[in-house]
Amino acid sequence: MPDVSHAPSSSSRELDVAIVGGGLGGLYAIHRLRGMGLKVRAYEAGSGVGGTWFWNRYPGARCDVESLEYSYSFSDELQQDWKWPERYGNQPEILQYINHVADRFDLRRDVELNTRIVSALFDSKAGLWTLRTDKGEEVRARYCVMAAGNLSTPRVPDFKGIGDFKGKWYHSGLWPHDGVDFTGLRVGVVGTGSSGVQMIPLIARQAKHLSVFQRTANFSLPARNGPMEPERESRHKADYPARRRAAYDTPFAIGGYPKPTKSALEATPEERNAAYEAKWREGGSISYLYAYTDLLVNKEANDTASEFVRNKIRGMVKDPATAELLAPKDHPIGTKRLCLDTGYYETYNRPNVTLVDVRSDPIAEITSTGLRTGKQEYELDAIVFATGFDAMTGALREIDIRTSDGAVLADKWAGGPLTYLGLMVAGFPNMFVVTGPGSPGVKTQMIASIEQHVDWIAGCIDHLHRQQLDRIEPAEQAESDWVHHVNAVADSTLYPLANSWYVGANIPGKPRVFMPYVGGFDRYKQRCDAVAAKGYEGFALSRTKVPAG
Ligand code: N01
Repeated sequence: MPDVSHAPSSSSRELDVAIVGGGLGGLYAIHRLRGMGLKVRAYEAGSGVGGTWFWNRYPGARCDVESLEYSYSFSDELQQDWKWPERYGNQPEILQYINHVADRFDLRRDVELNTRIVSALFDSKAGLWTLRTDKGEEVRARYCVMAAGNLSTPRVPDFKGIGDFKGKWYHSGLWPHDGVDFTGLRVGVVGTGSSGVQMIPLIARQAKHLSVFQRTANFSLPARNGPMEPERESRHKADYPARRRAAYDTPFAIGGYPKPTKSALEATPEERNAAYEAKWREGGSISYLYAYTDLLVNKEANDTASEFVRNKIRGMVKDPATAELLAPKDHPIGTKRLCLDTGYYETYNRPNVTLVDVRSDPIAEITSTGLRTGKQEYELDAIVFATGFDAMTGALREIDIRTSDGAVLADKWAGGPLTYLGLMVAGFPNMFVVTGPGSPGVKTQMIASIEQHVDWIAGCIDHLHRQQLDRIEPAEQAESDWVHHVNAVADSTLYPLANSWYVGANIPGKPRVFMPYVGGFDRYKQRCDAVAAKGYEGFALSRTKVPAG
């Protein structure tokens, strides 16, 4: 339990807003809130800014949203000036962009690197948060913005024997900064989500032999990455602000894809195949899932899109048994994050690549010389865990968040996260969350969601100040109504059919709750705007009573 004394220590810092995280969310929060004249500071565990793009340096790491979309919109000069070399940004380019933004807007002076926030305590009487860092520093702030990321708590399964492995092992989300040379090595990759699918083709080219340990086959579509076409770039830039506004009116906060108008079941099989083929050739996941109105809500409609991709896999992978293992059958396409790849399925045609089905024959242990399933032993020099993250709640659960009234966030969320609009938590005043559970963030172009959330937070703090108030928290009823709505919307879709990180299925013991809001960014933003326009409906706003004397 953190120290509940509130006398500022000698190393205490006083802020208006303490920000947790120096990724895309934390950086924009500095810019936006500092622009209002607030004293802000962000705390970042990494030795550099960039969040996800600072940590995930595995071979092939690349965004699955097109660069012209996956970028900040808050400065037209910035979006006009920046030149993306490819259709989809790779990790070094995106990190370079983020560093450019940090320099251009002079954000670094308000970022404390190499500093992890370990606890956050709200003193109800004083109306102040006290955050404690892993270096023992205390930070006191009226408001706290949690921009700690959704996929920022890497998870290696608790495999028996991992400490005995004599080779080297890595996690995709904690990749060494100077890279890893797999040349001549026998490598094992565990996990075939987005990270595994991106790295496998590149590791296969280097390794002497690559064994891929697959528990669940995932759908992946061709990214069709390539150099940015100058004409396309200038057309996009000529119309940038309007394109950004148009993106706000879509469910994924991504513009440029024509809105579907009919059900997949209204089309003939020939029409459907032609439509899916066109999307397959175009590349990109949004485009494919947006081919018809009902691919994510009607199983029969979805089956047509799933089977089209399964057939593509069967066509690309020469060995029929391997192709069948790679063709996903246990979840509808799109209900797990749809992967984008460059040469993923073809990689299994290489003589130095083996697919191991660890669904039928699970990993029993890591040995000193490799990995053992129930039936077989694999000699390995290196193991890569592309096994994902404690998604959406992991980063906040790692911080001991509580109030002097006795509320503890980990306890409150023991049965699954509870938020109002994904932005605030009842019982935890003045703590804002950026793109967390209950928000559509992870189902959208993240940077658009980040900007929308932070703008809303900025508007909220401004409103409080204008009203000479300094405290806000959601009403319990508003929060439970929102959680109910988030669940009801999810239940009206096919998403809950998949064992995905959206429901915490990859973390043993994590309560199975559908965490993101899948009602669409457009509807969500309208709701947030309406709540603000009605004087922050569903929230309790007040002024801290300073004890007399
Ligand atoms: O993680 P994941 P990720 N034994 O959780 C397997 C974003 N992202 O890092 O499905 C064997 O998706 C697990 O198997 P199963 C994106 O949002 C984006 O790949 O649980 N296997 C699964 O195959 C993405 O969705 C980009 O049965 C085990 C894999 O490990 C999110 O990050 C790129 C296992 C984990 O897949 C996470 O992606 C990368 C075990 N005990 C990431 N435990 C782009 O922008 C887990 N697995 C393109």
